[in-house]
Amino acid sequence: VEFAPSLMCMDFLEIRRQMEVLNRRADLLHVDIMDGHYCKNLAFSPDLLAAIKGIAQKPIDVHLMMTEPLDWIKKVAEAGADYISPHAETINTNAYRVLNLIEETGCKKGVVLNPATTLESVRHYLNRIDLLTIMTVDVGFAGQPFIDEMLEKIKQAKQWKTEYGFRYKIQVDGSCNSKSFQKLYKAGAEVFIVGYSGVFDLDEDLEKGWNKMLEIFENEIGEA
Ligand code: S6P
Ligand code: MG
Repeated sequence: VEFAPSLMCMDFLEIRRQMEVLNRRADLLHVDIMDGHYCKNLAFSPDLLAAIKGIAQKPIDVHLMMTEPLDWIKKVAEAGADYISPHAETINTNAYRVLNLIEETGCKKGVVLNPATTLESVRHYLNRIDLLTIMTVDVGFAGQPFIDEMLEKIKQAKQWKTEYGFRYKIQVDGSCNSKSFQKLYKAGAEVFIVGYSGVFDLDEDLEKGWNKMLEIFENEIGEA
């Protein structure tokens, strides 16, 4: 399995120090970019992404929570994204145009599904996707409760992957922590996005927190 820390949960006064730890320990860096319309919040900007890129040694996945992803793909790619993951709900009127544009930038293609959005709704472009992100909380905020109904969607994504030979990695966003690791893993999750409860709140020292997270994960999975 892989872990992708959600950078909006970092201590912003300690970004450089925390990035040194994440550069060693993370598999993928999760950067949330919001527009205040698609969800009522703001997180990273392209400029902040570019600053992070300057010190990042792991690939960056940009989770685009924007009503108009087409306007942002080039900017986000130039700022240093390695994966661009827009929301299915925002691209389903022009999904192929959006995916082609992401491909032109040289970035890998992701798509994110809100909890109420079905896997069927993206069925016809799943073959083009490198990273499939299943939200297990409603989009917009860190620290929300896990939605159990999503386990079925993850199982289905896993099943389709084998059945149709899709190449996407199955990533989970929202409340991945000691309470959900085991059921997520059993359902087929491959990349865990970890935020406050998953890693950042476990210890004041991020390195120690990361070790605690791994220990918790291994205990849970041993029991899986
Ligand atoms: C939420 C955002 C997420 C959160 C992440 C935080 O809209 O897309 O990436 O940052 O879920 O983790 P947690 O464990 O606090 O939910
Ligand atoms: Mg996210």
